[in-house]
Amino acid sequence: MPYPASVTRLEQGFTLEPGDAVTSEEPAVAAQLVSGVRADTGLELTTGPAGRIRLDLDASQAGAEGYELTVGPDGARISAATPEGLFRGAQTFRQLARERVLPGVRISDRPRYAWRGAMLDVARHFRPVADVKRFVDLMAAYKLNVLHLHLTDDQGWRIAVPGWPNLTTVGASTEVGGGPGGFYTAADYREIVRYAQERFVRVVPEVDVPGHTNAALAAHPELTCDGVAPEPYTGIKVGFSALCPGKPETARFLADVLKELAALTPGRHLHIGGDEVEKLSEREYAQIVELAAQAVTANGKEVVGWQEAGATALPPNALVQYWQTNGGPEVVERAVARGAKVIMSPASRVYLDMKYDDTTRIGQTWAGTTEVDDAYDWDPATLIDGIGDDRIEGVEMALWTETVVTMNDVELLTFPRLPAIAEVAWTPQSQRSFDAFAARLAPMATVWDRWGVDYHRSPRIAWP
Ligand code: TNX
Repeated sequence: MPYPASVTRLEQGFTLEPGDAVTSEEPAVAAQLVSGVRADTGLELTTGPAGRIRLDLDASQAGAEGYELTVGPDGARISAATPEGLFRGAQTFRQLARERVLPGVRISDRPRYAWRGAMLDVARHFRPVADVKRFVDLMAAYKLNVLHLHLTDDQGWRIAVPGWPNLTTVGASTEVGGGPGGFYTAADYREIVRYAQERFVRVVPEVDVPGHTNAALAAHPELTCDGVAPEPYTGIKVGFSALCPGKPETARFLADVLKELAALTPGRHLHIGGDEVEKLSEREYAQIVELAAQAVTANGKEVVGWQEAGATALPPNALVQYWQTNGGPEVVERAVARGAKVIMSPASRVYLDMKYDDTTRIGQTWAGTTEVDDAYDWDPATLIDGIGDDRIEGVEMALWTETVVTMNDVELLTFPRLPAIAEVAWTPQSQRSFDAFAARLAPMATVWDRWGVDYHRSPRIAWP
């Protein structure tokens, strides 16, 4: 899971034994396979020469993330054109290894979409580096490859920026409900990037402008039009804050913030937010979004924005993130007509902060309740008329954290919807059905128990 593009049963497999070696010219990927199998089953494999499990680079394999996995009587072989492909294949091997008796099989696999993301809102409630790493591990096990960090919002600013000291001394000191907040130093952020990179997950940082900026305005009142700092905000309303249009400080702020994010981020994309602004005219809104987009481009990066930003003059290679189920398509269609591609994040399917049902102890319901079959049973290519796979960059789930206080809360809302949405993003539509998915999902609970991951025991699944 996610189900591969092609699976062929073979006559005979083999039984894994403790001490079986993983042999590879990519020792880091081999070591990760060993620790993955240990985490899933307790079984101790080793790395070394002439093992029964081989990970081989093979330039003839298709695509950066594609791989082939063959299990026969003599052992298992994963081949891929890149270390990334080997890593994706290793996740499939981990799932087969759950039974110890590996079935004979030939799997030929590659992702449907290049962008398979999860957004974590560390602004409404801060998460320390260790929690973010755990989240990356959970993502990587299901072949997700983009961690979108929502770093700033009304309730907190979570990243240090040189020249703007109050962003962390003041802006980071709040969160929803009045807790202590927190922020990442450059070293913290780099550590997250490094850890994610090792797992072939790239980090896309988001600084949300021009709205969702109360924490920044409270910290640096020169960014407001009247120069007066607003009160810190720890509630959960949206839409009430905005940077001051036309002020030179606003331009300097955007330039400094995006320069720092670009310097810290090896990946191509920076997310500039752009959602839910009620306090600016269309022209004022566009002016600030376009300034932010120019700062992204000036630093050699590419722009991602929430769908509303699609109404502005974004660069032609921009990505717009569709989130609304109502009223959203038009602005996305306009951006696509000018060259943008789309990340599909329909709230009623992939907002992990929506409750599963009325009894879920945390979460919101403004986009409805979202059981695991709702998260699974949709096709990104039929969501918006005229926007098919050639204009879709990928799929991203989003965990907003207004009601999410602990890592346990994160896990409860994320599982089992994460694997469901990972399959939407990876598996060809023709290979997907909820019933087949549900049958493969149920036994995963055993592994989640081993990982110590909390999950929603959905009544739609026949759990063991
Ligand atoms: C909408 S979706 C938001 C967030 C909230 C979320 C809560 C989007 C781009 N903005 O500010 O946290 O709803 O579900």
